[in-house]
Amino acid sequence: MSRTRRSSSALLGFALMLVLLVLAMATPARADTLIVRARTTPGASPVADALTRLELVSQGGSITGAIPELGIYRLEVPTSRSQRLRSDPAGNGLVWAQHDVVMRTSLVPNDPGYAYQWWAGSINLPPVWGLPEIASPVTVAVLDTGVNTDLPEFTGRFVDGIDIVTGSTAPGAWQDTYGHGTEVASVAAAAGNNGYGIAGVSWSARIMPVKLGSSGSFSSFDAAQGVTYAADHGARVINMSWGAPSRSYPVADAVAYARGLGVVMAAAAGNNYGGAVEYPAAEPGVIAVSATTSTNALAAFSAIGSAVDLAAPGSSVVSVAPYGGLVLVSGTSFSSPMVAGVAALLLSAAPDLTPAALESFLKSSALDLGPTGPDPSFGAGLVDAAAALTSVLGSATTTTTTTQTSTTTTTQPETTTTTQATTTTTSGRGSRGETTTTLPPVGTTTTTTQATTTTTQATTTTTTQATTTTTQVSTTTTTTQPPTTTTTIKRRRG
Ligand SMILES: [Ca+2]
Repeated sequence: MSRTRRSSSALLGFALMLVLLVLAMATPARADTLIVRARTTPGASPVADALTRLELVSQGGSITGAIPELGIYRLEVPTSRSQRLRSDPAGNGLVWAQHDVVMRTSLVPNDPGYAYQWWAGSINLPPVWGLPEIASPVTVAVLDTGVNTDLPEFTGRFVDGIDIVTGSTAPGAWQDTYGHGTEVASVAAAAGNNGYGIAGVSWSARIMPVKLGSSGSFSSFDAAQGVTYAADHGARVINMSWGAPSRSYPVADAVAYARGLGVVMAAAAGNNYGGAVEYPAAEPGVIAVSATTSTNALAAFSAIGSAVDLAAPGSSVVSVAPYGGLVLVSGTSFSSPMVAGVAALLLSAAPDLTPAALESFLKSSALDLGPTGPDPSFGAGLVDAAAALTSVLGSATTTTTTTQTSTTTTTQPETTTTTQATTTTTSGRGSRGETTTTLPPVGTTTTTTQATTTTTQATTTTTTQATTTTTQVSTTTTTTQPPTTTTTIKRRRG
């Protein structure tokens, strides 16, 4: 093409652009964003580009973007025309016509345990992480054996920790020396993408460690006091990964009190192999969570029954060990903090949600498993973080107001001795059947090869190695080990 022809083409193109501008200004109300590809690829020719533009806007709408080299244009067109173009692109001179497809960043957290966190995908967490909507922190109370105060997973996020038994609020008082509480807190709220441990459900939640005891069982009085303390100190979410087969009146009253203050509560359904849902999970106002496996089956150890509200992964869940390192844990104890963590995410996005509305969003967005509709194994289904957040954000303009029930006092029959209520202890579902499997050391760089090869080990339930103590786990995670070696990981049920 000669220089003269090229410049005349440019002039013609410019003139056509002016015509287009006038046409665009006369365009009626926009209704739909559509991306189309013209049948004739204009290439870099300004004339062809201008002619294509003219043709596209001649039937209404405007062009808001173009990739002329590919013949691709972004249009704002009335809905009726959008439908016509999409249903019959060829008949409208197009190769294809498509709505905009939202592309999201694919954040793969760099936490060494993440390679084994099948559960994060299972509850659809990755699309949620990093969204600005979930940035404002919500306080989650972890009523358990305390939380390790020194792990990088929780740095700067502890609020109002307490040892309920002694009443001490000194950090040393609610230090976790048992492990269950740290594991539970990690699942709910371990910092993600910090190169350490795992990626918990909520990376920004404030954590209120409410230590009920230093072993796998607690007094129901202490549990009731813990629930009350958490509610009084601003917890929006309470996690209770413990329970008992019989109802505890003090805990029932405390739960009703917290609910009256607008606290969302999640509890482990129980690990009684198909037995009835335990308390406080079965209490009204508490979200009872059963446990699923990596194949979305019900975990064999999970409690079932009509009291089950939701299901979440609870079998071979990788978590952070009490003194650092990774630990494979199983139990409804770890299903519950997943729901608690998702509840915190939803409250971050919509702080005015009532517990009833939040529970409703969780259930209506859950993945229905088992028989269609609610069932005794999975309740409303497997919790889906992204779907729940989407539904909450989608209704953000609608304020849901639910009448808060005032504190319900549990009536204890006169003929019943007080023995039941006062001696009920809640089991922290202490470890049993501990075996070990291997995972890379926490805090060290995990190569892709390493992750790939050991994923199998993480999901294999029968991987055997000599049983190690917690102390040994802690020792082997020091940086004296080369990054490429593996370390032990405890397996326990909680
Ligand atoms: Ca982490």
